[in-house]
Amino acid sequence: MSSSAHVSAVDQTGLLPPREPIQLLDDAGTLHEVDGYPLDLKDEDFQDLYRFMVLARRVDKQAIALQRQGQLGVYASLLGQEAAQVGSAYALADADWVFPSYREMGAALVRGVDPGRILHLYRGTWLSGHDPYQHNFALLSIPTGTQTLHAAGYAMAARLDGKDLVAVAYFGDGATSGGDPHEAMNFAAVYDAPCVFFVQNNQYAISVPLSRQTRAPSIAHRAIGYGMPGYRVDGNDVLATYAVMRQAVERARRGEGPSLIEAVTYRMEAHTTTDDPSRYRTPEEVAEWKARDPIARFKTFLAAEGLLGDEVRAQIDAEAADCARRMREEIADAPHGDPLELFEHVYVEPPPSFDEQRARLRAELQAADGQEDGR
Ligand SMILES: Cc1ncc(C[n+]2csc(CCOP(=O)(O)OP(=O)(O)O)c2C)c(N)n1
Repeated sequence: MSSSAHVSAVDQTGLLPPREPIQLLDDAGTLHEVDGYPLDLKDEDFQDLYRFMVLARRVDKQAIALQRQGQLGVYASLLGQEAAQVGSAYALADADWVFPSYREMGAALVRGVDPGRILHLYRGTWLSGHDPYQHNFALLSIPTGTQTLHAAGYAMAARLDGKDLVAVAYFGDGATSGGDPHEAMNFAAVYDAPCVFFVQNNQYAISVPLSRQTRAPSIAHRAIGYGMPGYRVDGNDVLATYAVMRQAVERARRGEGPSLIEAVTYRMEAHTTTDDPSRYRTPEEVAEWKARDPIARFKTFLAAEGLLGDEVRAQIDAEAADCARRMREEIADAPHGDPLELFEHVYVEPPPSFDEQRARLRAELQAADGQEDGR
């Protein structure tokens, strides 16, 4: 493995992030090792990281096309965030748990979740089509930041049960302004919960820029306020994201408590398919980030290492095309579920108001059916 300059990224307190985001692969795709963030990856792992990023990009493109064809109500693109998601999820063990936001298709792929199944949420056919317990990948959270509480709680419970697992919450820079992540991070720190808070700072919360989220020098700087380490990492560098996540996960696994990671990246697409980003960001800014494309950078590195021959590339491309085809088959014209199922899995002992609401919906549905029959 080639390696040029040797840089130290260790700060004085052990909790504050270094001034610059940790980067292992520079923008030109050259590897620079950093003390404290060793890479324990084999050739196959490097190829796998690339494979997952290519799949994520293809799946993302397909989901946008399905929305344009009227098959999905809405979709939240991960374009530009492939390295942040794939690198971080790749550092997890099978027993670990992911608590995602609505933008985590890349992390879902790494966990083995079928991307077509995920899209049922965006089609409105069901809350989600995957079994969270099969992949230790929770349902996507549409409310911003609520999943941080689920992750902290799950991690605390796992610790009490003596289970060897780490829970990871994925959330955005905008979500950090809400109360839930604060409560989750404080609780997790106080109780040494095996939890990692992974923020993808993609610079915007819809149209609101990062400068309106915090006066702190960075999101990672908030960690010291909770008494946990804060890491800042180049989120467009899949190797750095992996290496940093691995440190945080191992620390949690050793029983040393949670960490906060800020992956600095950029959302290249609109916030969702309903958004027009040209109203709040300049073409120059977008072009600047396009030049830092996470897949192109890693591809340059792999090619220089002789890890991306024609056969490997063709295999990955074929898998991506197949993945997109299966997604289309899964979601196109998929029938809607029974709306009354909304009331399942909510309460063990439903309060009377809940039963009343269920009865009201049942009556409305029957009335609507009657109208259709009468036509
Ligand atoms: C509790 C809550 N408040 C408001 C919203 C509306 N909303 C949807 S996405 C979003 C911005 C989130 O930005 P960020 O956390 O940075 O994540 P990103 O979408 O950039 O991945 C908001 C405010 C919501 N979904 N949930």
